[in-house]
Amino acid sequence: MRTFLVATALAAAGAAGAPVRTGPPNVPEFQPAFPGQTRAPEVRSARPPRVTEIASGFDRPWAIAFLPDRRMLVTEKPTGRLYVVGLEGEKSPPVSGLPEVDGRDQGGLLDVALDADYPRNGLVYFTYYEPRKGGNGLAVARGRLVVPGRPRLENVEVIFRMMPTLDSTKHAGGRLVFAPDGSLFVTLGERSILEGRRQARDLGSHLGKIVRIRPDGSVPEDNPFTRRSGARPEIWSSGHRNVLGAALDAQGRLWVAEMGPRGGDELNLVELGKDYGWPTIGYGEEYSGQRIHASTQGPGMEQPVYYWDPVISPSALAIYSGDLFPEWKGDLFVGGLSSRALVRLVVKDGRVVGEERLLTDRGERIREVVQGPDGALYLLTDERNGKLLRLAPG
Ligand SMILES: [Ca+2]
Repeated sequence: MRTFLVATALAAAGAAGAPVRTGPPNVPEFQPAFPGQTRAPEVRSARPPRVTEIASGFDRPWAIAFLPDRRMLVTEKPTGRLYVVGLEGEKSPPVSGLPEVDGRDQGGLLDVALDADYPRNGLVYFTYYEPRKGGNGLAVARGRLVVPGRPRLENVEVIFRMMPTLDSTKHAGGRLVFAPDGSLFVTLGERSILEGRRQARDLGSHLGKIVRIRPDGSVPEDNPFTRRSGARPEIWSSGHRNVLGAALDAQGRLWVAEMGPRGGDELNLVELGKDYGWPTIGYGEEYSGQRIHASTQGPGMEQPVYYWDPVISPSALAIYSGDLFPEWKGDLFVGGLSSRALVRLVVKDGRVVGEERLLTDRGERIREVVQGPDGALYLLTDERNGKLLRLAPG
């Protein structure tokens, strides 16, 4: 029956072909809200990309940011270390001047991003699990990077603190995205504990939100809830579980990959002030098999553009705009942790029309994917001996 329904739906959408071969859905009773919302037809790149290992020996690295001279900043999650890495893989000593991080479990040093004016001001932004009285929480800090000699960060200041403080070593989001207008999006998870989950749609809490701040941490006046009493003014969107991947497309729209429960990973197109429904609606269930949602849809709550059941465990998200892979222009690339793949999505008119799993032969957890200034894709693998990989045309 289900096969028939899906086949009919795909035919109605004008799509052809079988989806990527995965396991059976964890929650078969939940059906997509529209054709193509899950299990899009499988597509194949004309040629598999050539993978080069640039560096290794990172302890569970998390993020890459390119410096103007094409060297890279690479974060190491549990140790809280930041490195400057050359194009041939040569690694600096750890950058000094970073704050102490709570590096247990999913915590540590996460994303890193450069100020739009970096060549002038040297400012680098980063997210980390900040140890606090009574627990911990995600913080965003910035400092001035001085590279010559032993690299260091100077004048480090915290510009944002996720509130309230809870005691959890679990997911807190942590992705940074600068918009062309200079504002900074920060993704914030709900900590994977019941107390945090209850706050994901509560505008009085930062948990389970995407916030938008200025680079100095102040609040833009055109944020959606600046005049709502009881709401935290930094909030841009609500009802997220744990967004680890975020990127802007060519039109400046914010796409996010959201780590769901079992059977409920999502791709969302995030718009000002909207509620993405977690934990009220969704397509997954608890890892114990227990129910989370009574329904997949609800009034005033947005549908994901796409979801994965079984999950891929999405880490990072990049939208390809380079010239090195003309075939990939405009496609979305999602790092897969449990799926041990780089997931490519072909998007047309706001819908996913094709899915490909790349690098499956390597069997590595993909933690980060970014496009380099040369148009190649750069990845990090999530291991104790984490690798920095470069993907170029084969
Ligand atoms: Ca959702």
